[in-house]
Amino acid sequence: MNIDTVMNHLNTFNNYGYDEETGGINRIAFRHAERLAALKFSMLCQEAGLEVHFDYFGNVIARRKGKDNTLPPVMLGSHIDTVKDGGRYDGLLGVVGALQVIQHLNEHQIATDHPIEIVAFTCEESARFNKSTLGSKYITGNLSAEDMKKLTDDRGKTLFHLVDTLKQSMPSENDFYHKGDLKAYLELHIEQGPILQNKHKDIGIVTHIAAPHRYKLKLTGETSHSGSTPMPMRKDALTAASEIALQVESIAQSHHQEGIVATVGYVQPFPNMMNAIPGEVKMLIDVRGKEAESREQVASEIEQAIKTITERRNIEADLEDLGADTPVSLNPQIANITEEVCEELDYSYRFMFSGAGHDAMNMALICPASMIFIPCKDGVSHSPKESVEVSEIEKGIQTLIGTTIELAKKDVTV
Ligand code: HGY
Ligand code: MN
Ligand code: MN
Repeated sequence: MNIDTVMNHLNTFNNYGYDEETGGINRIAFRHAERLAALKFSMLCQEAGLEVHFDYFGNVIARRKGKDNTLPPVMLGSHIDTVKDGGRYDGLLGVVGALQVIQHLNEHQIATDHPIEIVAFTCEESARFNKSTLGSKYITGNLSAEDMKKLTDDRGKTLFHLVDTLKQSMPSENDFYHKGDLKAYLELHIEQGPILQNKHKDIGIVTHIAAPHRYKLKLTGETSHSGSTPMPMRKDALTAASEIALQVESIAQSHHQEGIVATVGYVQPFPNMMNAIPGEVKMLIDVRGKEAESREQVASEIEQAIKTITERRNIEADLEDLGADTPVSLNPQIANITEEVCEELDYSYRFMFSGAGHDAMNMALICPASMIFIPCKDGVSHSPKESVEVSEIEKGIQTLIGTTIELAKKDVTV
């Protein structure tokens, strides 16, 4: 593999959406920078001799022929969009890594039995529509036009309006992948947590992916003058929101041992002025777990806490359930192939679960799926401070190449 090509590609793609002031990356789904990056990916795939197309949703999928094209492809990929002011590797590492696998096979004239497809998903991040992994939900038939009409961004644009006006391709049944259409799906990604670094491991072999249950909460009190409204007469939506946020934290901490995390990452008070008591607050709550049962136990405790706090404070609460994804187990046979590759390459590794959500969650519903993690510095992600070592990128992609070559042999079953 050619690490210089990989680093050049990462730098090229990260020109799209780069913020000079913060050093962060803004490739928000369907915005200009992200669509340019998708186009660039399609051009690089064409240069690598692949058959490339955009699907109706805006994912880019490229295919390398195998010796026997009646066999189901092995798919590699990740997402090309980022969160607001995000990092340089979340998603993009897997997209550039998949492209490098193809370039490696081309450079070494390696013909695989199974065809290989690589994909750059869009809209994996929930940054724009508060729902994640939409591109892979679309290709697995889990995101209908009706679903798209119900998702709106902060400018009131529906996902359907965007997809249908961008018209990157006409809606087609061929966009969808059903059980049996793929041999396997494999995704290289940064860990986005501190475990690999702390345990001094090169590679993470992912066995499970935790999944979120998310809520939108609107609190309504009474906006009034900050100077002339006596404390006992206030209906302050922001102090209610603050008590709720602390309760969310405390409930999740009491379930920490079960792998539960919960976060209030978005709070929007109104009118948000020094001399007015906030009469309204919108907030988003993200609850995650690797088992649905314990996660749902925590979710119901949080729902109860919201009810208790708002009743005591005489604040109106409008709680919208944004949906719960299913935590998934990934394919053990592929994990074992990756383990053998790590042994051959003498890379240290550990089996682990992913706290972050990924497109692999949806792909696992229709085919054997697996993920390969590399460490990121101090586990920081979704931040301009996201950073990885070149040597770690090299090991991650070598592992991806080795696992793919094995997977693409027709006598290898998973
Ligand atoms: O939110 C997540 O887990 C990921 O960044 N989509
Ligand atoms: Mn992310
Ligand atoms: Mn990601």
